[in-house]
Amino acid sequence: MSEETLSNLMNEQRRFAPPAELAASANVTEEAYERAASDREAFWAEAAERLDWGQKWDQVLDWSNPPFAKWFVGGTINAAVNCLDRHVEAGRGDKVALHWVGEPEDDTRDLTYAQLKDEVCRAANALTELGVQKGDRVAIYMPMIPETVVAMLACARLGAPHTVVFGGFSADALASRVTDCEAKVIITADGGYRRGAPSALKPAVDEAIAKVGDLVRNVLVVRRTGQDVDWAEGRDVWWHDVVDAASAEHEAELHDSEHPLYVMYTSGTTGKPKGILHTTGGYLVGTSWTHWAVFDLKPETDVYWCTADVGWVTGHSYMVYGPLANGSTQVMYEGTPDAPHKGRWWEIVEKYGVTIFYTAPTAIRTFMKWGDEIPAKYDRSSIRLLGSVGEPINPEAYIWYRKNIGGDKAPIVDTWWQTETGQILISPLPGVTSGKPGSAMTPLPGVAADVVDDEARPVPNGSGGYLVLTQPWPAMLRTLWGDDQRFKDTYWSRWEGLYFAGDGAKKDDDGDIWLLGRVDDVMNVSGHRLSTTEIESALVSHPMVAEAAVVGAADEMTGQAVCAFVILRESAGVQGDDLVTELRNHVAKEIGGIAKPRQIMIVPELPKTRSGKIMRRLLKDVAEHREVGDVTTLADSTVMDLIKSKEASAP
Ligand code: 6R9
Repeated sequence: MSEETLSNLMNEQRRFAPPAELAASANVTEEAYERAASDREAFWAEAAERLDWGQKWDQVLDWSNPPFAKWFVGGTINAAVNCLDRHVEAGRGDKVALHWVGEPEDDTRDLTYAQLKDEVCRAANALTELGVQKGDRVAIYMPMIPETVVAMLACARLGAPHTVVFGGFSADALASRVTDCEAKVIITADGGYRRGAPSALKPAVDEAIAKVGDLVRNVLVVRRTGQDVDWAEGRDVWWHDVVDAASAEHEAELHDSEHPLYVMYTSGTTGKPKGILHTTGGYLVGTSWTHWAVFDLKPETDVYWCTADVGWVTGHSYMVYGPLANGSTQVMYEGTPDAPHKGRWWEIVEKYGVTIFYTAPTAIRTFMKWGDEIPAKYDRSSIRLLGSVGEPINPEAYIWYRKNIGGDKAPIVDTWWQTETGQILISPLPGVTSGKPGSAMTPLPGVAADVVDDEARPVPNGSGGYLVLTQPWPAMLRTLWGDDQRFKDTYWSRWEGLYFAGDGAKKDDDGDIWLLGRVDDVMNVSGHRLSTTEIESALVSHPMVAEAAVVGAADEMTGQAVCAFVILRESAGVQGDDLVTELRNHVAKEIGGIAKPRQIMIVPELPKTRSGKIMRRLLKDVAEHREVGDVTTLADSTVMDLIKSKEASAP
């Protein structure tokens, strides 16, 4: 977002006060801010009381060895027991946990808390039979089906950290993640349904295992689509053979509060993805409290739907752990929003009477493009609260969302957080905050955030800088898997004692926070983080490519779009559109479809500084069709003219 757009944004005068009825019965009120500010640890300890613990903690926070935090030290807890058993034991076993909706129409399943618990116990027993022990890592590469949630919770029950790899990622991406965390077992499916057709998953697992050698002992395969799969006898096991046959009795061990719960890989500024490590107690406290507070969840009456894929952190925190720990009834949908028609989501909202709906700005912009008349065909009157996550929501999209989905009455919570933060940190509270379209507003109670300048000084209202977190919070990442040094360097080295989020931000005249996007070389495409370096490496791995530079250019639909500038090897000769198509597909194969560049320009040179750093800022100007900025630090300032003349002659 440019400075100019920003000042336009910040002139935004519209305010949306909480609906009186919601405010009157809100889970969290104004006083929480003061209470939390006066004693942060006592505040989070109270939030922790919402969960079932074995041994109670003797210390809320151990911050004696920063940046390595320990929360609820000495406490023991089991995440799966908190998500399932305790609801069943409290007599809520017949309550629906998941209204699962498959992509093929009429392919639905409702699972109650009691059924989900039994499934998880069976899966935990089956995994134990396969030799999975506490501490072992299990990779999960699945479509959006109930077994995915079951698999995650079975791992959590055993204390075997899971690493969920988004089903849209390639075999290579899966292989690198499996290798990095040394997963012994992969749980997958034959395939899933996407855009009206079965899409295979198992072949990518086979290909990934061929790359990683004999690290992976077993592959547990759910039959979802019924498509043919290659089978490695002795290694591959059908879910329905071993899980269905297993006992539904399983005694859960209580794990240390700091026992690893999962590793989630996310793009960094270098090519190698970072394995974000989340542990059990603090993570569950942070996600369950924020889910209850930010969405004002009333578990008896609400039907909650988070549209995120479980392969992303939002699916972990706000589809699995937070909502289930709170005993929510929720919708889980397998497919794409346009299958088989563009009203599918709203049809689901109408059918299940969804009351709380949480999605990403990129989806909202897509629906805006498709037209107001599509949601208008369905009854959306059940909706009382809307959420947004993944990137800044532009005021236009905010207003459209509120009007066309929220019936001009449902408040919107614009929630800022990251894979690393585990839980929402900056967001309105729906019963307290008067929302401003485009602003994530203020840190939640118990959260300390600020916007600082280069010298770590808090900026005054009306100014911009870098978003930092100044105090630890319960669901914070504990380290990067196997790489404490990179953890320190990436997040804690810029300024002493401050967590650097990598986002630019501005405080408006009221001190409310506006997020401005990443300040590093990480792109945000449709709410998914992609690293420029990772895509560049993929391009350069193609035999015809000599060098590549990738930038994220503003895109109306996806927030940012991948734009690549590529120098060909001399041996490539003159190549046209076919090569561009081939390179786009190559990136999809190396990383996944989401990383496929929108545009690839074949250029004779790249703009570089004397020290050899590519000046992506200038390429971004080209990609966004702007006047090219200052070229004085370029080693060869004529390079930009060459690139621009290429662009002018492009079709
Ligand atoms: C949850 C999630 C994190 C990055 C983050 C920021 C951007 C997320 C946002 C937002 C503005 C919001 N981001 N929510 N920017 N307003 N409400 O998205 O995690 O995939 O790790 O991405 O996404 O740039 O740093 P993750």
